[in-house]
Amino acid sequence: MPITPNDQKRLPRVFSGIQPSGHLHIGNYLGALKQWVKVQHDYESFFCIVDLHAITLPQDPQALCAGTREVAALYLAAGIDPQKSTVFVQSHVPAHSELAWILGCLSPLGWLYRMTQYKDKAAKQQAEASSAGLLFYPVLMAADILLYHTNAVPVGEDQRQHVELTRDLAQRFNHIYGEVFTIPEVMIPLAGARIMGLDTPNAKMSKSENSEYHAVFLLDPPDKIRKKIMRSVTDSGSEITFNDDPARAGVNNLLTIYQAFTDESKEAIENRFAGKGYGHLKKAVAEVVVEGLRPLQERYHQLINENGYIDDVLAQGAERAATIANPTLKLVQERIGFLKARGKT
Ligand code: ATP
Ligand code: LTN
Repeated sequence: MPITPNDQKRLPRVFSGIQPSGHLHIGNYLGALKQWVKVQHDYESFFCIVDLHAITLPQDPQALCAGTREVAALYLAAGIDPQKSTVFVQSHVPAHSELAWILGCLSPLGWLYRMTQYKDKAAKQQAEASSAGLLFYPVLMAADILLYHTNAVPVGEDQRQHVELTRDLAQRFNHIYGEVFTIPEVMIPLAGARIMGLDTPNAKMSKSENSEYHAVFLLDPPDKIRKKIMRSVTDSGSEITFNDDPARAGVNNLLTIYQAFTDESKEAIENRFAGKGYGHLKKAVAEVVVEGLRPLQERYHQLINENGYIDDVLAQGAERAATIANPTLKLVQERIGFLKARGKT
């Protein structure tokens, strides 16, 4: 990346985003949001609501619109400070779509077909029916990251491969057209990077899974949270220890949730539950989740009822994001050899 005098003084940058494709769950919180709240003090931070990504699968228009505001309010309720961090909606900054097209022209199809998330999501659709957008998804994600000269990308484990593709694309562009992009690093939390479904402990918790006992949503009332956790799938054993045995994935998941909410060490947690039964474990997990989410839920209800506040934050965020994204896009267009439109600086 060309270094300007201002850049030399700037803090390193993080960029991350969540799709408004449904209600956020504790996997989104522990894998992504919780780390964002911490890193915003040490990094110049960009947190995006990625609506262009959400439409890679069919979305109901009203739910998408309401969900975009809901996700923004949850970012703030979780502790993202809009005075410190830039919070914005992806489609409000057109440079994201424009750079994605350009990077798409540099992406070999083979790289995209290899993405495991694409394979999983496409397999759930009718053969041939999955959209070109679903395949293109990681290219758009690369554009998001690269527009901001991002140094680190805080995400859950499932996104590691997409960040690697981003690095490959950035290197490819820099090699062909000269240094423009910063090569980003992935940043994965030590605990909570992969929370599994409560009813499917061998598959990751996901927003777009329909079954009622799959995920704890961030806005679930306490009784619902307790009910979901009490009903979670475990096994016929009795030992409460962290483990990577697929047959005991349910217990491991409950312990991981406990660890991520309390920040206690694995040893301390295993000692706490030594000799206890699964029922006791479930009750304890339910309480740390209920208490862990309580302040977030209270702030959410205040914020969402403050008329116009969220939209103001998003408008300021998009304006600020564009001041970084637009010059990057302009430089890319110049390097590629696009003729400048007359009258445009
Ligand atoms: P969808 O089901 O619509 O694909 P999702 O629940 O997988 O959604 P995303 O919007 O794709 O959520 O992910 C947002 C962030 O949350 C990413 O950083 C992702 O890594 C993280 N994340 C998603 N699911 C989990 C999970 N089960 N455990 C930990 N982190 C997760
Ligand atoms: N694909 C990501 C969401 C996402 C993202 C990004 C994350 C879109 N653009 C840029 C980090 C950086 C997901 O979590 N499903």
